[in-house]
Amino acid sequence: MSLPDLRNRIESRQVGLGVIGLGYVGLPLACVLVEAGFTVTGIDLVHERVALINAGRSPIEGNEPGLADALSSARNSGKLRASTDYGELSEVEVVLIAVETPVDDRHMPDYRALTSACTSLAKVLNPGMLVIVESTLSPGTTEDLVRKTLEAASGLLCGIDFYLGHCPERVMPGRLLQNLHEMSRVCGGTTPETARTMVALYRTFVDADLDAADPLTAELVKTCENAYRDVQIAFANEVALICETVGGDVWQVRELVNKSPLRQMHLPGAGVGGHCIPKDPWLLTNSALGKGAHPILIPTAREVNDSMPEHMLNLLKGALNEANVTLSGAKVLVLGYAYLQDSDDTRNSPSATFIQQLEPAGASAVIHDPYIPEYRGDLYQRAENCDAALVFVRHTPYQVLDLEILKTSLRVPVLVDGRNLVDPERARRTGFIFRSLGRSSR
Ligand code: SAJ
Repeated sequence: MSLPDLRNRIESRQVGLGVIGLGYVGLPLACVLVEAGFTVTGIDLVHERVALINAGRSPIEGNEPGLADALSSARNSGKLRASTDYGELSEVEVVLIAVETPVDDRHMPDYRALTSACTSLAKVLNPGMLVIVESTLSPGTTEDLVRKTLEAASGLLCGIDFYLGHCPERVMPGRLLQNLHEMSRVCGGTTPETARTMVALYRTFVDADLDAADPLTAELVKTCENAYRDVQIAFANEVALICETVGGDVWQVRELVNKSPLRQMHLPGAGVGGHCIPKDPWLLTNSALGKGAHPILIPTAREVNDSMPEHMLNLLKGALNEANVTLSGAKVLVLGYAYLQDSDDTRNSPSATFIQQLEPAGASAVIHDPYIPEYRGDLYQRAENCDAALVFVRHTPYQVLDLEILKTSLRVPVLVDGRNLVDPERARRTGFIFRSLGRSSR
């Protein structure tokens, strides 16, 4: 089928769609495509997830407004079916790939899931099919890995027998469905005609800009937008560390800096977690490895942000020292285990990093998190027999922390605030030995 024919079939909703990977990117995407009038075949390797989806139940935890309803109506309409069998894609004409693309502990991309998806898809790749990768990719990967794998395993030629593009996802936990409609997207097609056809598909559910480009540009935009955020956060964290040593208050400094035009200083904090920001900067810099560019700023920003849980440990040591309590043998209450405020998502949680650093020091942790089932409950009860409390996540329920009760519950009244949750004067008036990230302890 030609691309103009494909565009006509997209506009008339006759085209069959496939989505490979039914996680926090693929599942909402499949639901939104059904809402837009398409019939969608979802593919996932996890049998339990496929069974849940075919029963109209979402396997995605956390508060995702509208997702459960969108899934059950998609399933009840008979226009969404999930399977573990790639053979179910043999009749579809457009396939979107949304599998994980993590980095390993050496910060190198791990494309096993992507390679496996492409190899399996190639076996059912039909002439005229359009393949779109939504997973975040290191610049150059669409051409160097996806195109080559599909061509080698199918014997078909990209641009002639099948079409290929990259449209990076822009999902945000807590706003998965809303973002799919409201966020602009970059449609990176291997040919301008392919990009135009991608725009036609995304226009069926996206109300924002759809910018046609080539795959490399799309890969660079996505990895850059997250590397940008990581560098901005690292700047805020470095200013926080400077303020602690020179006696400033980074939170007041930030507020006043941002009154200056064109300034948008981000928030310092106890660490940078999640599935995007810690990973995407490495996908960006990896593309330049051995090719002449030597990124310094972006890897250094990662180093600054990754050091923040250890900085929280240092703040704790200083406060315990003032309380004449040794870290070895201490038990501390960690307030917040999710990586993000008001989320239950714990991927790359800075709290987890901090807790791992406690053990070699001979200390232990008790965790509280109102959004995570095994850690919710009465935090004051959890504080009993603890020698300190540390704020790692600015969850909304913590905004009404009762400092008096917390102080009497703790064995030692030490409080370390990594998210500017507590007013320092109020903490000290309550009798805490208090440390606040970004503020002098003097
Ligand atoms: N963080 C800070 N200071 C800040 C902002 C964030 O310390 O000023 C920390 C958070 O506590 C968290 C981590 O960084 O641990 C990541 O926070 P995030 O707000 O960036 O949330 P994410 O990881 O869900 O990022 C996603 C990204 N979206 C995509 O990749 C499609 C990111 O590009 C978005 O900017 C972000 O959502 C968003 O704005 O919600």
